[in-house]
Amino acid sequence: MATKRLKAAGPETDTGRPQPCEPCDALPACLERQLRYNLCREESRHQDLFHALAHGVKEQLLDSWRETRKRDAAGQQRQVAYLSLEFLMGRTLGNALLSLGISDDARKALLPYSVTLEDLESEEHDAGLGNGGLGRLAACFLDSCASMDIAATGYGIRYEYGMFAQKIVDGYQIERPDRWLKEGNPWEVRLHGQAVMVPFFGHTQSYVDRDGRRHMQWVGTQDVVAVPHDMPVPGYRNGRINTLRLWKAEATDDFDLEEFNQGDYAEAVARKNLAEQITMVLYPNDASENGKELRLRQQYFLSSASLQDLLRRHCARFGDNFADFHRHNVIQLNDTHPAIAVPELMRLLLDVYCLEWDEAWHITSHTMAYTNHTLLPEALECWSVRMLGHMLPRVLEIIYEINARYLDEAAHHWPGDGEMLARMSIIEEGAEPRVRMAYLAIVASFSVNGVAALHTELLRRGLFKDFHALWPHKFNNKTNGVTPRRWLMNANPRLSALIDRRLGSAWREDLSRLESLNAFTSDSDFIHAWREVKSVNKEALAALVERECHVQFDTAMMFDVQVKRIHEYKRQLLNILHVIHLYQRILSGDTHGMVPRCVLIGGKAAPGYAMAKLIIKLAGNVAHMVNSDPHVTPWLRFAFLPNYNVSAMEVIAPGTDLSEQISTAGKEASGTGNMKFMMNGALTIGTLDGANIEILEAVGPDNFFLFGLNADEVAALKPHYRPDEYIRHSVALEGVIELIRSGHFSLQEPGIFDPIVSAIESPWDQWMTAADFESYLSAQHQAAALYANKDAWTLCSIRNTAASGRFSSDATIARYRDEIWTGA
Ligand code: T68
Repeated sequence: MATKRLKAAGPETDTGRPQPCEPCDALPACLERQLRYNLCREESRHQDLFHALAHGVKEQLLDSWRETRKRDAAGQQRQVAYLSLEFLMGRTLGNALLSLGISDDARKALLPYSVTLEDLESEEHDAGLGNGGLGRLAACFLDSCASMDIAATGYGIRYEYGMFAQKIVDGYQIERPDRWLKEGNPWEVRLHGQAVMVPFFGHTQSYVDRDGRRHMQWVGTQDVVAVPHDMPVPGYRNGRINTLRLWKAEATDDFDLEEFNQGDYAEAVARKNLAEQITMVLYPNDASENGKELRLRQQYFLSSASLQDLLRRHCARFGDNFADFHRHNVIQLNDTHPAIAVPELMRLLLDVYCLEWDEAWHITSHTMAYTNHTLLPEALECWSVRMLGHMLPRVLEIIYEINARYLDEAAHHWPGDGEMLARMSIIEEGAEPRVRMAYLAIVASFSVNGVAALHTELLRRGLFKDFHALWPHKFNNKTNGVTPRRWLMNANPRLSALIDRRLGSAWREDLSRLESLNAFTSDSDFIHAWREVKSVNKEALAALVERECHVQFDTAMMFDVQVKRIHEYKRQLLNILHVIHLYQRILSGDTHGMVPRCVLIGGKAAPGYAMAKLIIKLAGNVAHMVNSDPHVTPWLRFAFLPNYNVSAMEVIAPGTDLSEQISTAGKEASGTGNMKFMMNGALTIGTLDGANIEILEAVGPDNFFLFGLNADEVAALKPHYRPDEYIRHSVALEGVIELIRSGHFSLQEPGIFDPIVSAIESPWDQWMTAADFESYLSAQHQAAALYANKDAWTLCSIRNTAASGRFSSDATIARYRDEIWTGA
């Protein structure tokens, strides 16, 4: 049998770790002991001090962590396994101190070392194990589950290299490897005793058991060891410590003896690398399917290891009785990336635990729940049947069987409609047949959810409409949210303290209480204090921009910010066109109705995405022209921030006045940056897309700058789109395009921006930049007018924070718990 179970679980931590500290008055002694005995240094760099403090804080967690595990292992709660190829955790220290309520203890413990807590916090490498919104959502959800006392485990991959570090050289993006583990990861606990084996390749064969039952087995496999590395996920002051279990791939030690004896020892050892490649690097594509074999290996590796872990835990408690597995467990699939878990759970139940098909299917289809994060067709995953058959032959057989049985059910619904069945088949036929992973996930899941109201509606009406007709009860919406611990309390301590002074601290446990801030909108002291906080936060953001971009931002000016992955649908280009328009107006002496602004754009482009990279280059070149003209800089400054990541956002969101959420309607599933900005009192300029719609509804149209076509209008316009007409009718847009075409921003490299001009002018421009330009301009004009009235702007800022409670991920997770996870 290929799926060997390794020895029973070993001790729960590394051997040789120091004894846990006493409760927190022992933190100073603990710190000293860590430095002296664990890191063996007396004279310490900040990095050593950070490690000592982090180890000390982890010690504080260990007892509660063990108790949480024990309690859950015996408890009645249905346990959640959140399967995700990405967890964009960022830093851990500040969040852990906040959750444990020991930030002040840590500050005191650091006094003898003449270093501040903030100094040490900035020493921590971001755990950048994700691309963008999807990975960060997983991290926010883990935080909320722990804080809401939900027994949830995150299962992911311990990538050796996370999201690449972005350098900008001559305006161009250069990718550099992110060796986030190079100084060690103080938070992780390696648990070799709980390793499992994941099989690849080989072939299948049938056999008959002693009772005459026919079974399949997968033999001749090449196995890879999956070793868990656990990270603690502390709940907010409630004693619960959940686990993020990250799998690392290692080679087995059983070298092929024959090969060894034939003198191919080196070859055999070299094969280790092949196994270990699986968890080497995160794929940096946020919105395109790439079909690479290594990516499929990652997906299967995560899925199989995590399921074996769940089944082992189940057996430890209930023996081989799986009848109630789905009552004790729910598996939430974070997009289709781990959807190969569907046939893998079937395989384990059928081939390893010898269940019959119907029972195995009942369990699987009552355990799996699927979250979709995109409507973009290019992001929908399909795996070549050929590749699957070679790499995972038994898994492919099971996919075919699932498909055959499901198509029988569909045929009852649509008798004789062969076309419909071909359209809905999990297998896409053709010269190179492929498995449609989203269909596989829908067929096997009891719940399918989108991530904002509009997105879910578009799934029901569009992408998945046939499935919705067949199983309407499966479809539900769960609008995203963000954790207020990281994004308000930790990132914005000044605003949090001000809110505490007015509301007390109850809002920290229930973010909907922020609504009470509306009672203070005629209190001039409060308004003044609110503006002061924003101003200090803007100083911190200006310092970041100065350090990273060498551009001076003036806190008296409006801070207008767009940070997110660079993608045409997110329309950073529209933002840049607006900057160029302001630049032209300033040069022509027309500053009527303008307010001085500092525009910031940041984000990474997928390494193979040429147009996104060209947009970065355009931003840099425009910034150079803007910032080097002393006639312009009193009115306008512009910077592109390199290497945007979670830690940067913790400085950016609190210091932003205007949040740019300007995607083409119908393309952004939800967005979550929009929520972080709103929570920190930024006003949004945005389209009717994703969760913007719900933000607008929550805060009201007077506190939001709305513009552009809606999703239905975009869809209706698509076949007749004539950008030339929009350009002809907009003096502003015509002027901007002419300036780019004239080479004004590309004197050194003539013609480099031609593809951008062509894209805007093309009738096939799906992102319809030209169509929304004038409407965007007038929304920007309104924003400027409001900003000129400081008190009016500040009131809107307060109202945005006040209305942000419904975008706490606690509210989102409460709905996952009540509407998806409870039941079965
Ligand atoms: C994002 N998706 C959505 N994908 O774009 C965003 N994709 O609207 C939404 O708010 C967020 O998910 C959370 O729901 C992504 O971030 C990816 O990162 C990704 C990664 C690999 C492959 C495909």
